[in-house]
Amino acid sequence: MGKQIVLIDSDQHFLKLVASVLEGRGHKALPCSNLKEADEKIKTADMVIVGSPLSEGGELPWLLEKRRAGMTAKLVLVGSSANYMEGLKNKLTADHSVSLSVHKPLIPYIFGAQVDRTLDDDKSEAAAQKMKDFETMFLALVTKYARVLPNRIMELAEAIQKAKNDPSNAELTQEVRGLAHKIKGTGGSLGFRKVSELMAYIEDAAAEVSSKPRDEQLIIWSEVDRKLLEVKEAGDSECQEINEAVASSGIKPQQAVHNPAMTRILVVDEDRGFLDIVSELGKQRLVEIVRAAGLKEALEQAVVYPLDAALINVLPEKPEQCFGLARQLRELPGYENLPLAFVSGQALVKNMVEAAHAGASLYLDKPIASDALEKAVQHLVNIRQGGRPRILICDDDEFFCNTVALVLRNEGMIVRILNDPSKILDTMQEYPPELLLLDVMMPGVTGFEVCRMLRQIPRWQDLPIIFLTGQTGVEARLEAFRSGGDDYLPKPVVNEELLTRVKVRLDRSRMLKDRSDKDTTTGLLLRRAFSEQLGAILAEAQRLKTTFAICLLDVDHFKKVNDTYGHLAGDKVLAGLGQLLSRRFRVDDLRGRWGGEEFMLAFRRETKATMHLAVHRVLEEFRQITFTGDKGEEFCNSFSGGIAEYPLDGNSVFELVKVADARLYMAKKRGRNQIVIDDEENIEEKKEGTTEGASAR
Ligand code: GH3
Ligand code: MG
Ligand code: MG
Repeated sequence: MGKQIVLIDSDQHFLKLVASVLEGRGHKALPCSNLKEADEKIKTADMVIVGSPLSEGGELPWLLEKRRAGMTAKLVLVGSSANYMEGLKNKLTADHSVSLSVHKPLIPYIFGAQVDRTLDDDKSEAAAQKMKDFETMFLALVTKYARVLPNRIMELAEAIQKAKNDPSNAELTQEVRGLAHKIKGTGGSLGFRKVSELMAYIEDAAAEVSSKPRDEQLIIWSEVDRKLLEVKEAGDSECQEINEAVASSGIKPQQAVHNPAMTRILVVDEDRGFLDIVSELGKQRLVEIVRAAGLKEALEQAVVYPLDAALINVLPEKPEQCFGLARQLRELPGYENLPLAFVSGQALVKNMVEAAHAGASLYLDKPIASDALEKAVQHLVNIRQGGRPRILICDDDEFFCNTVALVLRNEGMIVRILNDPSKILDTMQEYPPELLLLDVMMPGVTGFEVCRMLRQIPRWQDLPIIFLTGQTGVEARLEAFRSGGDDYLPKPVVNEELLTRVKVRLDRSRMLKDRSDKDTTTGLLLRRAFSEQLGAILAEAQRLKTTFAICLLDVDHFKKVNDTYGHLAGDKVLAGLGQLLSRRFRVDDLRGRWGGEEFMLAFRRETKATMHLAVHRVLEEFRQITFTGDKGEEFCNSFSGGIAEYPLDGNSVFELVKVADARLYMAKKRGRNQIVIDDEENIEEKKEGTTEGASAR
């Protein structure tokens, strides 16, 4: 929600800068260059930002007077320096009620985030820590860029010299254009405002110079030379400002922080030794391990930082608590699909069924061999679906990528950077993104060409692609859409705009995918989408020589439900079973609505005996649910199921479904409310609840 923010400062540049930051974050900025101008405006403001000292002075008594007259707006003081701010402390009273005091020079993006947090009123430690981590990371990036900026400017100066001396060589002016373009984009995004503005001038000049007659070219080049001098000066002063800001912020950019860049796995174990081993392994795999020594700590950690998966040690003396924790984690907002793995010293079959029921994707024996743990971590990361979005940034400018990545990662997105566009297909094969941010000007190939190529490949036809480009002319914009792009973002990127566009595209594409793949009554996959994914499971099992099992379910006497309690009540039963099926089992198990009141499940790497136990427990739960009919009558229901296993019962999806269907028919014939996993002749040998085969994973 945008807020009304009054800005008071005698410095026009400052007003402009802060106003653009605030507008970028969706607020309405009301800049005033003196107190009188602000008099009226503060009456409706949510926040007042005052630069101190104002050239006219007197802002502190003025503010006090306004407070006494009932001004409730939040107050932010921006002092002219750290020293000044220190002195100001004695003059401020509690009655001023200042929410935030900072001092110049400001780093715009960080200031924007601080303002938002002040408006947010989120005073929790978690929010403060998150903000602090973000500031630290951002400052680290800015400081690093401040170090290389002089070299970048030098490179540009050399390129300009070469281009000037060889006016017929179009490649050389192109080089100037490219270099200026990069500094404009990255520098601007990191807060080097003046440098970025000057670069825009040089870039434009380089773009038009070749088309001019020789005498005009000389004029253009001499103007460029003048701007270059200004750039050096601006670069020096902005670098210095930034270094001062960093130094006085008290934040040490190099210190290790919680890195939002990495995949984050929560590991819960009372045994510190085990936590150490996993943490060490995490370092090697670039996975961040969040440690929790107890259940309470685990829940706290899950709330503070977005997790990608959790690995929980099942304590032999209190397994229920551990499974309970898994369920509690899954109930936190955003964690409905959290991939889970359990570790245990004893491979108790009973625990395994419990684990599968609580949603565990993996069950590991302790002690864990390091490669098993490594595989488990990889697996957990891979199956995280529908959670944190995966973004790929393809841009040859490393710094630019890091800046964009930082902003996106701070929002909990998973980001991969690719500087070499020729590797894009391989990268996307291994890391299928949900959205691609694509630079236009890259060595050897343009982003437009990359986009055209991707659109030829069926798999990437619906992938949202956003161009990042400094070329904002009509022609470039048209080309962006003609080549199959969905959107484009001008460089330098305004972080808020970047976030908004990325989120909107992601939401939309997820919504469309859900709409085409999922059934609205049950929330489960439709038959077509289910069949596609089942095909992939079969291919995986064939390749890895593993098993999988499918189960066809059918609600019992459903026609009677419709006839007796009404069609609406019938729908409620379907929705209820759909929800139950989606909350139980592992994230990577498939659940679909096969048609009517028939459902299909598929469990990777499981035998039919294990699947039988898991589905049987759901049947028991389902039977306990009381539904209400159209006239308020209460009733319960049951279902029947038939299970088939690959490759034991068939080698193709068709064969397996046929077998499952025959067994479902058998379950109906034998009185419903049961699950059949074998054919008639050997049925007597197996008793319900048998654990044979359940230990296989
Ligand atoms: P059985 O135990 O042998 O499976 O008996 P049944 O009555 O469940 O089986 P049958 O296939 O005869 O009836 C299925 C009924 O399900 C018929 C159809 O009208 C109803 N049905 C199919 N889709 C929906 C739906 O989306 N909503 C509702 N309310 N009913 C549906
Ligand atoms: Mg039925
Ligand atoms: Mg039926």
